[in-house]
Order: sequence, then C-alpha cells, then structure tokens
Amino acid sequence: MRYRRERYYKAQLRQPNGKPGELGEPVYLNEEEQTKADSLFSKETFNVIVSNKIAMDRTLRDARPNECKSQTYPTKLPNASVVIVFCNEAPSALLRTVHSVVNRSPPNYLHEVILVDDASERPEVGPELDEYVSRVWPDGLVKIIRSKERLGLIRGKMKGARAATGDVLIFLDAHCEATFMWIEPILTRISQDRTIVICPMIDSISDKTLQYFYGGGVAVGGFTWSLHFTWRGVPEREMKTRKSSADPVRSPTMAGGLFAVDRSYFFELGGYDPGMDVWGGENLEISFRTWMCGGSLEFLPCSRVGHIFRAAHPYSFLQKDTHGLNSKRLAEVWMDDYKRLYYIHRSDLMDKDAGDYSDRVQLRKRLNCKSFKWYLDNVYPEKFILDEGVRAYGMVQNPATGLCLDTLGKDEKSQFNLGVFSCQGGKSSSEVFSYTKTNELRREDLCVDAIGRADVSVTLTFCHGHKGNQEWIYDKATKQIKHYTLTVCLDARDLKNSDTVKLQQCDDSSITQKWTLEKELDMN
Ligand code: UD2
Ligand code: MN
Repeated sequence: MRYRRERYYKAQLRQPNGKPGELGEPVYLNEEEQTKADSLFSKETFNVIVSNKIAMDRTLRDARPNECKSQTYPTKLPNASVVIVFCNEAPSALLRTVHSVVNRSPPNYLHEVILVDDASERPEVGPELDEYVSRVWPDGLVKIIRSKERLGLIRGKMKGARAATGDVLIFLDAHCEATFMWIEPILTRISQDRTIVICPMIDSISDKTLQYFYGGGVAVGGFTWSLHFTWRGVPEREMKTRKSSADPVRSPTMAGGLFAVDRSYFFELGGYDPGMDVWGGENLEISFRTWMCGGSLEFLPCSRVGHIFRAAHPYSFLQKDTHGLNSKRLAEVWMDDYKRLYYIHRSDLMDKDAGDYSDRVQLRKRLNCKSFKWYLDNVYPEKFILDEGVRAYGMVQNPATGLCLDTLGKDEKSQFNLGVFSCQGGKSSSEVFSYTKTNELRREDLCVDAIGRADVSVTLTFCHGHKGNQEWIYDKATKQIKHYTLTVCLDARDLKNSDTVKLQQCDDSSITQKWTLEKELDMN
C-alpha cells in the first residue's frame, strides 16, 4: 500500500513534460505517419499512431467545472473495483485507461482494477499485456481475466463483476481517461444512498487527435423508441431542484459504459441480462430496471472521465443484429404495452426469436417493480409518445411517386435535411413520423422545420414547441401538407431516392403534393 500511495502522490505532482498530448492537447502527425494512421483506422477505429505517441500516464487538466473545486469529501469512503472489458482494443488506449485510474484514485479507495479480455484476437493484448501489468503493478492491484469464448460486453462485465471484491463496482470502457478527483464524488454519493446508480460525466476525447475536450457541460440521458440512447439538455424541473451546478442530476437513462453501483445492490437488482449478446440495449435495460425497481440514476457533474467516441468497433458483431435482439428482450420484459412503439420501428423483429427471457420476467416480479407507465410519468414526463394524443403516425407517403418522408438514417443528434425514399411498407424505422395536435410533423424530439422561402431545404430540427417554422397544416381535402407561415407545400416532384424533400408553391392539382398519413387517429 505504501508503494501505491507513493505512486499516487507522484502522479499528482507530475508536471507536463512537453511531450505529445500532455494536458490533453491534440496531437498532429506528419504526412507519413498520418498515412499509416489512416491505413490502420478501419481496423483500430481510432488514430492508434497518435495514441502510441502519447504517454500512458499523460497529464490532464482539472476537468471539473469551477463550482466543483470547493467541494469537500469525507475521508472515509467505500472502496471500488474498477471493471474494464475489452475485445481487440489497442493496448495503448487500454493501458492509458488503467494508468489514469490508478494514478488518479487515492490508493485506499481503489481496491482493484479488473481487466476482462473478451477473447481478443490480437497478440499485443496477450502475454505482453500480462508482462506489462505484472511489471508496472507488481502488487496485484491490476488483474487480468481471460475468456477464450467470446462473451460480448454484457456477459463480459458480469464476469468482471462476479470476480470483484470491492464495495463498489465502477465500469469503464477500455479507451477512457479518468481525471483529477473523479472517484471521490462517486464514492461519496453511493455512501449516502446505496440505491443510486452513478454515472460520471463523460467528456469526449477525439478519435483523431486524442484531444481531451474540456468544458463539456452537463446533460442527461434519454432514448428513442427504436431504443437508442440519446443525450438531452437537463430538463427545467430538474434544474429547479438543484442549488449548485455541482449537484447531482437525475437522469432517465445512462449511456452504458461508465457507471458505478454498490456491488451488492448491482446483484440484488439482477446484474445484467445474460441473454444479451455482444453490444447494445443493456444500457437502457439497466436504466429502466433501476428506476422501476426502487433505485435511481444520477449523473455527477464533478466526476469527469474522458472517452474516445468512435464511429465503428474493432470487433465483430458475429453477424447478428445484437442491438435489435437485445432491445427486443428489454422491450418484452420491461416496457409493458409500450413495446408496441419499438415494434413500430422494428416490425421486422416481431416474429424473431430473441431467446428465453422468462428469468428476467421472474426477476421483475420478484423485485416487485413498477410499471413502464410509472417510469414515463415520473422519471421522463417530457417523453414524446409517438402514437398517443397525435392526429396520425407512421409513413408519410406520396402515392404518385411511391416516395415517403425518410430520415435516410441520419444521425438524429443534430439538424439535417429531411429526405425521401421509396416507401418501405412500415419496415423502415426511418419512415416513422407523427403528426401532432399542435401541427408538428415529428420524429421523436425532432420536428420538420422550414425557414425562409420556398426554395430552402426542409430540415429536421429540435422541436421548439412554438409553432412558427415548425407548423404544418394537413389539408384533408387536397391532401397537401402546407407550411403554415410560408404557405408553400411539401412536394415530391422530380425527386428520387435519398433526395431532400422540396417546398413548392401550393397547387392543389399537383399529384406530387398529395400525401397520405399511414395511421390516422384523429384528424380533427
Ligand atoms: C456504448 C457504451 C458501452 C456499451 C454500449 C452498448 C459508453 C461510453 N459506451 O458503446 O459501454 O454500454 O454503448 O452496449 O457509454 N467489448 C467487449 N466485447 C464485445 C464488445 C465490446 O469486451 O463483444 C468492450 C469494448 O472493447 C469496450 C467496451 O466493451 O471496452 C464497450 O464497447 P465500445 O466502446 O465499442 O462501445 P460504445 O462506446 O460504442
Ligand atoms: Mn466505448
């Protein structure tokens, strides 16, 4: 322990040394190196050459908002087992994660770090990793568990959790960097109430330069009815209950990778669903379950951990739509009637076998969990329910061309042009829209929006709820969709698959301006 304590204090004192990437600065490569990095990008899914240049124990700035800097924490806190699963991760990113955890956690709070190797196929994380770990952490603080068989990240995390013996479990992805004072707020909050599942705020580290982006604010988690995680601003009702921006924020969901939970509470709550494969869905499952079964979920603005967000994955999905099937399991077990909304997006999965989940149904009974409606009403009251209180929902179809309004699979985190695509007969999630009683054409939190003149693009933009450029009038007689303030109409004239939908002068004889709404509920 003395040895660890010395390391910890040395790490706190380490000054930036002018080498690449210190203090979280971006690293730029020369042409030759960059060409190599580009050629490795598809395998590694981030810039591994940059990562290899940066010290394993690089310095970072204090990433906390100012309000956090005056916070004090008890001197006696529970200790933590940090669990990191990995499959084919670049060793430099994996080890930087471990170094950041060891160097930035007071030794008496860090019980152990458990690395779970999920059947990685690359030799550098084999015996070489064992050798590195036993050389750098000879006291056994960092342990490696290997699975020969591919577990997927969900069963992988379970394997690590079962091996852990600390008071608190903290899960991290294998490409993170923990920052100054990251662990104290987590352990403090859990020591106050063991039923709170805690997430540090996740800061972004660039996948190209490994720059650490400081100053990321506070957000909370949401989800879409296709059961993907989304980030949202902190709702007003939550803002009102907080005195300082250092206070915890309750969140309906978590992103999944970085969270802490009292170890015995994690197992009482049912761990993870072992029937979930590879990647996806477990984050919403544990979020819904925690809230519905008596716990809660909080994000801590004062605990900051960086994560490399990557556009792809360095491992195979074993030719399965694991996100789809895992989400089907969670919808069937936790969402009651609201599972219909998942199947509106994924009708292809209705008859697909997602395995036996009767144990999870039993778990829900045993824990006496509340309904999904309770969760929506109490935890996520602003959630838009795409088929409730709306005029119509489903495909928005132009029969003359066979084209439908379509998101074209764009990332729904920000504004993008609204497209058209041949109608998929309810088989494509990207064609599901709702027409609301306040005259919005909606896609969950995004609204069809048009500003200015007839020739401008029609976009999907965050709904503002103030009508204006987001108000559309469906004319039942002519079947036109009119922009209320601009008095122009949605038009499919001359469009082909993947084009952006147009606005044209309204002409009620034009067949490319006639749209049908798939499921009309109440058009008055
Ligand atoms: C996010 C989460 C991730 C998980 C996932 C949904 C964050 C920052 N990350 O995806 O933790 O909740 O959503 O399932 O919130 N891995 C394995 N075996 C596998 C697949 C992955 O060990 O079969 C490891 C992988 O090496 C990594 C971790 O699991 O360390 C998470 O995988 P990711 O980084 O590809 O997931 P991410 O960040 O896209
Ligand atoms: Mn990740």
